Amino acid sequence: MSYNVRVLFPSQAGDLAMEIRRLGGVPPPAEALARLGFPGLVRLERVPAALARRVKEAMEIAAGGAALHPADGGGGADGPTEVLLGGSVSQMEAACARLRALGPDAADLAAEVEALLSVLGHPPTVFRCRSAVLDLSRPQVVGILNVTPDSFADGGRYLDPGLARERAHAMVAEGADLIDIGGESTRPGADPIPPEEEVRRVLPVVKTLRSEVRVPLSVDTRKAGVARQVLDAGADMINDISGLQGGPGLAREVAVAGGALVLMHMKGTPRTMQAEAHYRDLVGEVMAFLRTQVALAEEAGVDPSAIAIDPGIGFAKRAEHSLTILRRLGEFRSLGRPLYVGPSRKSFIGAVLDLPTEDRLEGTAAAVAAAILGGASFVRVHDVGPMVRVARVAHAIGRA
Ligand code: HH2
Repeated sequence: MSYNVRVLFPSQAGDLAMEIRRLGGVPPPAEALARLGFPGLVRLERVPAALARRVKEAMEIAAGGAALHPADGGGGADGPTEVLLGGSVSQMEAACARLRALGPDAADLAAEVEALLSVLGHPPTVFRCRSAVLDLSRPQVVGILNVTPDSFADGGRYLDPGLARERAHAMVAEGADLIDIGGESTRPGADPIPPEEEVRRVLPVVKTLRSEVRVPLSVDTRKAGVARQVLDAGADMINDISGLQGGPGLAREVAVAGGALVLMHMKGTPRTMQAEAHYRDLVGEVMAFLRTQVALAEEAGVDPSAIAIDPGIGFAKRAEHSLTILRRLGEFRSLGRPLYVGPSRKSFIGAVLDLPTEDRLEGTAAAVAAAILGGASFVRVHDVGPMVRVARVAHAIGRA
């Protein structure tokens, strides 16, 4: 857990240049990169320099390659460093076998690399969602139902429980696999609302829909108290945009109910997040956060096969961050969890097209297709019917 071990799929020359800059400018051995039977590189963080040098030796003996910062390669310093491995899966496995014989620290590191190779080869195939077991061999489309006066795309439209009910039935008819009900807007700059108000908006909708629709019901909330009440009323899943930043209480509620949990990355709160959209290593930082929060959810007792992760498109992300995350989504498969992505009608699409929220259908379609080709298991959307069709075609392309 300590090395934030992850795969990189450097799909652009710039990605590799960036990784090399982080390693102090030393290019990984060209022959190792040229031999990439594995379409990516593996990156390790916070590795003591002496151990990093053993890793490099082990990779070289296996005829692969590894690059470390020049200050750490020579044998002097022993501070934590970063390592980039290049080679085929079998070369990495051979290096791990060698490392296992070199003591407990090297064996722990080898175990993390082996675990990464294993999850990349065996992505999750099912998702437990209370009584339902979702089949992840095809993408799941989550229909958004905001019972708020101020959500950025549908605020005020479904505040009336009767209209919310109608909208949910329409989304199910259009092919939604789940419905995600939100009582508090999380658009940039939004102010929080008290839990009683959130419950007042959401609970009647959950109660009504529970007896009327068969698809799993998710509730978008960051509050443990709200989660308890909606789970008691039959919700199957809690979608926490704070990724448990409010503490493990919410995860405990999910665990007790036997529900599912989405953990999303965000920095700050919806009111402050856009001022915090700064990253030294965007994908690495988001992934390290999600890794820690997944462990917290599991410690609180949530079923590991009922946890999905979400990089948080638009949450403490500028447009270029959201676009980069979508392009590099496949790297998040390193965490071995189903990926959940919410690009629908968001401002990064507006930034590319210079179009308002209501004219972002095609932009959303492009983002949904990219997400599915990057390995997303869940896409959270407003325009269910069109996105069900986009998801099916993108999925078919990915499997062809
Ligand atoms: N985006 C929004 C809300 N909840 N949950 C997850 N897991 N991922 C997301 O990307 C995500 C989310 C924002 O969209 P919306 O619900 O339409 O707007 P608002 O927050 O204004 O209600």
